[in-house]
Amino acid sequence: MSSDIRKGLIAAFTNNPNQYVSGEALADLLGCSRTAIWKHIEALRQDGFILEAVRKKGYRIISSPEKIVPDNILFGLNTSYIGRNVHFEETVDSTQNIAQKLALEGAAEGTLVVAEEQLGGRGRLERKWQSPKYKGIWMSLILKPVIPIMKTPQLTLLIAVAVVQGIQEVTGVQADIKWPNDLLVNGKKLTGILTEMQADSDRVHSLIIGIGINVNQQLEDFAEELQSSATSIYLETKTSWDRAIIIQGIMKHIEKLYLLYLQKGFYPIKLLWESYSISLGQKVRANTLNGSIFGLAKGITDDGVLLLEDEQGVVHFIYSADILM
Ligand code: BT5
Repeated sequence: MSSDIRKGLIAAFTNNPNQYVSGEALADLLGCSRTAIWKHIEALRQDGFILEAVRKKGYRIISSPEKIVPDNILFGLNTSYIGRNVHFEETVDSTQNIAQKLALEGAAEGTLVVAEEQLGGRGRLERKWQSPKYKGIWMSLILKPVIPIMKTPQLTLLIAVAVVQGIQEVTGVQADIKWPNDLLVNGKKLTGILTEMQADSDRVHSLIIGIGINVNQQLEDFAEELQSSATSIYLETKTSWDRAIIIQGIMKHIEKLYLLYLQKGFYPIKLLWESYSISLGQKVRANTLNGSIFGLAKGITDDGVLLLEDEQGVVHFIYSADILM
């Protein structure tokens, strides 16, 4: 299939960085004619890859395109299954809706839905998530951990840690985590994470984890009401970033932590989460659907639930809330 040749070419260039690979070697490797290789190289060029061709040496890749297309994410991706199956669309209502549908249709674990723009991006409690075109990373990942429903908050915390680590490794920006999963830089929101699930009475079938990261927005790209509370990687570094590279870094860290979680359980993830948290040890107000509680954020349980001690010394288990610090 021709898409296999395209994927094979990208993999061959990934495995031979900075080296020339001859058309003949590529044709042998991918089991096709040299003409087919040439046609696919031309197609990659038209999609924005910069490729050099030198007589008697072969082809060398100089750079992949800046726009997010699945190939950009796959080129250089260093995971075995997280983010390997990318479903990309230019404009969607919400990547969550697409991932929900794919999960129902049996999509493989690690399937990633990415869009350049969301018209109906959402946060928790049906709040809106601003997702301007080409400016950020708007993506939803399908995971299928075999866990009871009560343990799903653990995965939300795991993703928050992995996103912090991925962003830090690629861009140097060090974000803090506000319970459960807002990523802040100097108190301004850089990233929001939304976990939805498909489950029967006691068992999770799929977790649909939505991750929204502000990457290349300038201040005026945010709606006025967000300009004092939101930030982007560009605003923090004064540099614009290739979003595909950031996605790759995050996928790598998600896979690493997820495998650790499946082998060793939540405890090592909990320690990491605590080390990035700015909520613990602080007096905070938790606005829950059942009312508001003020108290000391004492810690999280082994299931990822926040423990809040009120002024009478009563410890409350907070499963879901907005935290004001
Ligand atoms: C969240 O909700 O923070 C979760 C956001 C998840 C977004 C991703 S993008 C890919 C996937 N597809 C979706 O449709 N959603 C997910 P919450 O904690 O409820 O925060 C929402 C609040 O954050 C809003 O009410 C605004 O005040 C603020 N907000 C909206 N857009 C923002 C942005 N781009 N940057 C910073 N803050 C924003």
